[in-house]
Amino acid sequence: MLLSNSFIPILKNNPSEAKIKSHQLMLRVGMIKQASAGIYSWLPLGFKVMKKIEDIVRQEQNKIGAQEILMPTIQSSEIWKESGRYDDYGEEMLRITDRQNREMLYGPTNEEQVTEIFRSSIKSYKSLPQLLYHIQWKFRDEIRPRFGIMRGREFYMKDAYSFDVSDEEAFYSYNKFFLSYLRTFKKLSLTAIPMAADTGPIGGNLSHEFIILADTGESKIFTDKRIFELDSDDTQLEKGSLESMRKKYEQFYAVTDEKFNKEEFEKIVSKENQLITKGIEVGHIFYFGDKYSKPMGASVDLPGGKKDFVKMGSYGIGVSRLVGAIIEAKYDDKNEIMKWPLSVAPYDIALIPMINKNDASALDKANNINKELLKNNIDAIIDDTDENFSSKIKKMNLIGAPHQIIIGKKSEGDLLEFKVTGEETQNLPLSKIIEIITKQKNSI
Ligand code: 5CA
Repeated sequence: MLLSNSFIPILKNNPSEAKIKSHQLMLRVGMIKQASAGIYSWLPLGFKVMKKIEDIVRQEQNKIGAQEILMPTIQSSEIWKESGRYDDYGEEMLRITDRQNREMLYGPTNEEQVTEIFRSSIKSYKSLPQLLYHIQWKFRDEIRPRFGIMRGREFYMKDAYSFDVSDEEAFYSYNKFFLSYLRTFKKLSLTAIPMAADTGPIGGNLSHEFIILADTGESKIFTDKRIFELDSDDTQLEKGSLESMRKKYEQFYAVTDEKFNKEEFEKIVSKENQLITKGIEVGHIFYFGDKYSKPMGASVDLPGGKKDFVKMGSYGIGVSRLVGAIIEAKYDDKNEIMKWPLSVAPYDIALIPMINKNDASALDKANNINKELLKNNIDAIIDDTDENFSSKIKKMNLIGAPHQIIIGKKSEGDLLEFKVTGEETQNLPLSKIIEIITKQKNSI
């Protein structure tokens, strides 16, 4: 892709209204454009990153056997009256009246809608478990939308719902999502820690927030540092393995401020292991039993002929918020260098030809390199503008492709001036560069 043909409206300076680095960078490189308070259009660069995040989220949901559906953004108030949440949800819910004077709403979440779908078709325990998810826009009329897409009013969320015959089976489903979340965030190059959390308007008594550390995060967290050393790499998808994986995490104190108890924290966690800091909530999972299935009459026939209400959980990931969260974790704002993880990078590599007015050879060389890269499924952006060297580098450092080739004096013959963005230059032949990037892509 040629930069001159791209819709990447870059600003010279940080916009003054942006207070945190993700918001600054997203406006600065034209990833988003505000439409109104807390509502944004996604421009090509931002949209590309968000779609890649969405794909990773989707792959990991599919791997645990969850099935994708798509529910509408607009819901009828009827089902919310059935569950009893229509009044409880308060002013965060955007309420709309249609031309027949029917009360509708823009969905802030989908527990009711999915329960309605479930109850109309599933009648027997034999069809359980069911794990359903969708990736859809949500609207919450947040009182203080801020930090760009981090706390938006309209935002993109993956929400999944599990239906099981018993508490035991429901915990099994819960643990599958727990694992899939650890895997998803790892693929995004993030360390997200599961923390015991409050359930708020979703309800229930078992819940974990997945939090990444960031000074600008809105969640205050209290944790035992050792939890950061854990991984879930050897976890299998069967009950016992999942149970011990969750136990492994739960043995360490890790809570958000609603669950914090100073006495308990100081008693359980030794001084040198205590960590009190801030983080960004990128996912949140809930178990709430029959909170919705009971008032909405979602029951199944049991083996002995009896009926019971299904046991449900719900599982959210903030897909649009993750774009900002990755920037918070990866952007070096002092040096103005962004390096996207390759798994979600808008481009795999930036080609930066130093173009002289009377000599197009560097651009020709860039175009030829691009042909080879394309053959190898490597997605490049070429800065074909005639700006000076330092402003080209500045721009590309902000766009954040994780690799760069600078085609100037130091790229002579077969050897090219190659950089892992933000690191030292290496002189390598194109074949080696292709090998390095392909290897990294294959390991995602
Ligand atoms: N129904 C449940 C689980 S599907 C639910 O709605 N959970 S939630 O309220 O915790 O939202 C899930 C995730 O969406 C959060 O972890 C967060 O990452 C993201 N999110 C929530 N509110 C916003 C917002 N205003 N702007 C951006 N992302 C948000």
